[in-house]
Amino acid sequence: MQQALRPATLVSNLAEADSAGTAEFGEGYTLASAFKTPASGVYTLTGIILPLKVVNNESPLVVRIYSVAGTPDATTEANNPGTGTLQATLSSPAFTVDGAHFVNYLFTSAGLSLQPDTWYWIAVDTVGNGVYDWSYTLSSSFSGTSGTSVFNGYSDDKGSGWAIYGPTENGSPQRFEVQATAPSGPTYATWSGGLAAADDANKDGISNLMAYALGAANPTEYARSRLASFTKVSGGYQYSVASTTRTDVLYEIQVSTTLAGSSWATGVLARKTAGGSWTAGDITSGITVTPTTDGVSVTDTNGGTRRFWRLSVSLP
Ligand SMILES: [Ca+2]
Repeated sequence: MQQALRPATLVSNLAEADSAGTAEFGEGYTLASAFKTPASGVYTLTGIILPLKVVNNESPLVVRIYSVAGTPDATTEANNPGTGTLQATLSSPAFTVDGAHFVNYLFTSAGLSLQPDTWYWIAVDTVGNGVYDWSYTLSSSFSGTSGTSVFNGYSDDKGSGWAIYGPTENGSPQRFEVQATAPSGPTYATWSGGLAAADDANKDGISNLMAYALGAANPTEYARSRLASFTKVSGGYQYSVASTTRTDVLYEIQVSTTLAGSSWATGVLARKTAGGSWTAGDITSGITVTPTTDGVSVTDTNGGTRRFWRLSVSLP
């Protein structure tokens, strides 16, 4: 089930005043700013706005997006852009030389999926004789969906070594705006109106979170028809779930031979992280994971001994 996408400003400090200082750079120098995505939902990056003075446009300014494994550390320089994974190179606009005024330039994305609760660096450099001045501000205020978790960084050796600093440490973040479309559909919080995940508001035997995860329209829907199906197929058995489209839910299809509570965690046959796609789990021999239009089918051809299957859902 897809719903209309909503445009969103993920994070921005364009409303803050320019410092009236100069952050001019060219070949050999990389400036970067980091932002963190919201805890749930997968946003789709559409573009990033940078206020620039184009002193010389002989080579284009290039904006690259890196993800890093954890929170940047301004003391140890951990999780700087050089340790990251390149996610996208944005399309640069046409530049007009004007060394006197900042102009908001929009660098567009082909639709990078921004994973939840993840730090991304916006790393900006040029190769050639171009010279650019990227506006910064003396304010540490940011607006937008993801709040104020922002780091800045620079490298004067093309990214081999980095110095990074937090928003309150230096107090002069670069100015930028990250534009993205919000995830389609509700979050569990908006869908449930605050009902506890483990409760069963309509007493149909299906917890509120499970009903949500399976695509129920609201907590009062009688959701039994949405439960997984289990059928015998050629060579084995197939476990299918019709709707697994919630982008803030971790789905796992698990197997156990004993039903013991601790046994399920080691029996993951298929997994879908929040906002991600269905992938193989920890047991792969004899198991085929087949994504369907809105859900998944998992086929087990191992046969033989007694096995129990279940769907596990949680809010990571
Ligand atoms: Ca229920």
